[in-house]
Amino acid sequence: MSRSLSASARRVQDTLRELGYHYEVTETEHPTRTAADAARFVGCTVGQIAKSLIFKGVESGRGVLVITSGANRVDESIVSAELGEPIAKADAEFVREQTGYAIGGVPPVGHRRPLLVLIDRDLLQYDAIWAAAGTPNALFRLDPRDLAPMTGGRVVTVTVETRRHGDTETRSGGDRETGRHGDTETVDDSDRT
Ligand code: 5CA
Repeated sequence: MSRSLSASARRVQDTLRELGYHYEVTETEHPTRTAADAARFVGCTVGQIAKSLIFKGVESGRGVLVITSGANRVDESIVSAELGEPIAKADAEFVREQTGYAIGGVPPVGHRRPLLVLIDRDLLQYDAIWAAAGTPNALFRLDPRDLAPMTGGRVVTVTVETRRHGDTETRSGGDRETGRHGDTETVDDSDRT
């Protein structure tokens, strides 16, 4: 599998190794461009897919990577507050210039420029998650607890306060199983943003 990785996926695999992780990048035959595609391919819930969303500080031009659960929608005002300035959504060119990867393949690590990295707290409820690995066909499975040390990112609550009333409390209480129940309702968000 890993022998035939494309150049971008290979770069992510090498970065993971350099950082001391034994995670294995897999390339899929069909693109897994969206969280829903990826979930279907690996057979996990959409919530277990780590989406990489890039934003741009309007004043500084600084890039922000928000790694969020595929089931969630990011509250941009939270991202803006974390960065300390207004933000805008990144266009395809900015994504490539900052990360070195194209949209749909932006990995959590190995970016061209240093990005402010924010990690969705919701990802930590899972035993395992999947993240893009350099191309829309590349993924790797990881323990979400490795995300913060791996990226130097901050774990924050980045999601829009949703329809799931009272869920925030129960979520931090270690109920990993129940955490996935809400996923089906929020699948539509995966293609959005
Ligand atoms: N390979 C999948 C699953 S890991 C993946 O990378 N999903 S993703 O969500 O991390 O990347 C797709 C994201 O790219 C979308 O959620 C969206 O935020 C962003 N995106 C898609 N099209 C554009 C666009 N035209 N401009 C800027 N960002 C875009």
